Amino acid sequence: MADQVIDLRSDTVTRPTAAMRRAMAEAEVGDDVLGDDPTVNRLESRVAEIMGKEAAVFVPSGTMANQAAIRAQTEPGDEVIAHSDSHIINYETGAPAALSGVMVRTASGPCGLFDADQVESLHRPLSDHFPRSALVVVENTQNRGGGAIWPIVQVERVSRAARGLGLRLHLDGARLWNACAATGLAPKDYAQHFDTVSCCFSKGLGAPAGSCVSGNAATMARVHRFRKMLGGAMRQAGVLAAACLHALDHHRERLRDDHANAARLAAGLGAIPGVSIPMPVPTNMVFFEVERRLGTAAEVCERLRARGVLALPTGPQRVRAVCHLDVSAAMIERAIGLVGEVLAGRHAMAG
Ligand code: TLP
Repeated sequence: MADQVIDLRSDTVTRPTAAMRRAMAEAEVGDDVLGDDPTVNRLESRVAEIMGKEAAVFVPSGTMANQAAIRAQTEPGDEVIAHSDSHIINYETGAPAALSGVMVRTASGPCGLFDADQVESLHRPLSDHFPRSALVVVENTQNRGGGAIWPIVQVERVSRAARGLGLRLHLDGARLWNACAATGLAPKDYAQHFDTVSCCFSKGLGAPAGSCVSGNAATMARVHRFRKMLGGAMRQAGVLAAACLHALDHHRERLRDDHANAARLAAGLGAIPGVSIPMPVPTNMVFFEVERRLGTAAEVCERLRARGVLALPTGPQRVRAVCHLDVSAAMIERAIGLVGEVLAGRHAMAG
């Protein structure tokens, strides 16, 4: 359909497929606060097994997954080491400070990645004066880093350094599925290097809501308690868990299609005069920069919206476009053409 909106704002915008909705409608449910929801229990066991961990806890969102994991592994006044481009710092409304009372010490490096040397230099020795370094957070894939994939050897180095210093490690694996689809590695290959791992079903996997935190039984007992405290303990949550189980079974392989679409989108956009691609595109995210003479990122997104293409400005000149389940290869071709038309119009005016 020529007038269909092409929504590239995020991979969170997908709507459940007919088969997913059937799985939701048919889900066996119970009161999960009482531990009685068989579908939630099944999802938690399945995720624990996939991650190679003792247990998992189902939570409504990726934000709650990260924050419950941080809360469970820190004390107020502790310090968390994370990249300055990480989601927990930029997009979780200051929750580490508000909910856990922790400070964040930022690492830096290209595409949201950092290495063992930074863990060593940012870690603070035990002293009555210093905050206590407690936790390192890694994000894989790295959202603001262009959907960057952490090389497994770099994860190993960071983990070894952190553990050597007595720090715990959390993986924000909202899009760990994309990293695995791209590399062929299993989730547990990454997860083994972390004490806790969050993963989302509502991004590339296409479920309407739901994330899990996994780790050892003692830490998951704490996460379970904080889930309740944060208001995330749900009742007949099996209707959601059924969508997540369906996504695990049916939507992991196809992430490679999103990656191919993103590569094509980046190539097409990069060929438009005045557009550049600032970072590699290894998974499903494309960031592109527009020259100032073509307008700001926000203006370009407004003009695109009028033509039926939705994307998000993420900087003065930077736009994010994300490929997902509801975007076909044909829609990507149309989007490239429409961006070209919108910018060519402006180009002519600017010239
Ligand atoms: N990211 C969203 C926005 O919040 C930016 C998006 O559209 O990409 N970790 C990572 C790496 C994420 O990208 C997100 C969502 C989350 C955690 C939080 O997940 P939710 O939105 O379920 O709380």
